[in-house]
Amino acid sequence: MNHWDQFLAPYKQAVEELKVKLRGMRGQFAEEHVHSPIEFVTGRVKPVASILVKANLKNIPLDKLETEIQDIAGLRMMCQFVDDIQTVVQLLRKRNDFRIVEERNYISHKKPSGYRSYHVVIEYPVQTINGEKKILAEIQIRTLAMNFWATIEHSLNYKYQGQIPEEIKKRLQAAAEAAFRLDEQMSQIRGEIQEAQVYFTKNREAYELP
Ligand code: 0O2
Repeated sequence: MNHWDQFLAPYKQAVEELKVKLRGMRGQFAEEHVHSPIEFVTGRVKPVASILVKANLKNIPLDKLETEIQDIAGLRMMCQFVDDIQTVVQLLRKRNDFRIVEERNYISHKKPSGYRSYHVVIEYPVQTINGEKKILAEIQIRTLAMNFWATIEHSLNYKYQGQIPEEIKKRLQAAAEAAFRLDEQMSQIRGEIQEAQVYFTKNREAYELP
């Protein structure tokens, strides 16, 4: 095993375990036939190249990566509605399989780029054959609209290597506001959407093909 594989092994294990645990929360809502505040969950270990770029940008020495880069293990929880985000955060606060070390609310305090999301940094104990190892992981909680915007902006950032032209930046900021208005409008008609979903779930058999 090379040095990076060894370093990343507990992060990989943590992402796999947390994907199962957080998806399990969604499954429990589904079993109870109630609206799930969680739409879907993804997870990834930050690629070595991105770790090195971030360390370089932030002047983080390589022996401080564990404590200074909080998102080497990254999880994302997507929600239908803005209100669901707080419900999910409260569920995370109640868990006792990890400890929350920091919360960053980029929804009430959006980033200058237009980015919105709620970040929860956790300390997660990974059980290894050499004992327990505590690692940091970042859980990003966002609506589908916030995720749509962030995904597009992220790929443009990659394409322009972090130097998005001013004109496109402005259009992205406007698009972020449009996505936020969409979230607000969806919240307003939430009651009606949920009624339709309950109706559809109850009458699913009638819709299914033989
Ligand atoms: P990747 O490729 O997703 O791993 P900083 O990176 O300095 O802004 P910090 O301290 O690392 O901030 O923490 P922060 O901002 O809470 O979390 C950084 C992560 O949030 C990013 O990871 C992105 O996933 C996401 N993020 C933050 N700002 C933006 C933004 O303007 N646009 C998009 N699309 N995502 C954002 P990485 O390492 O940048 O990237």
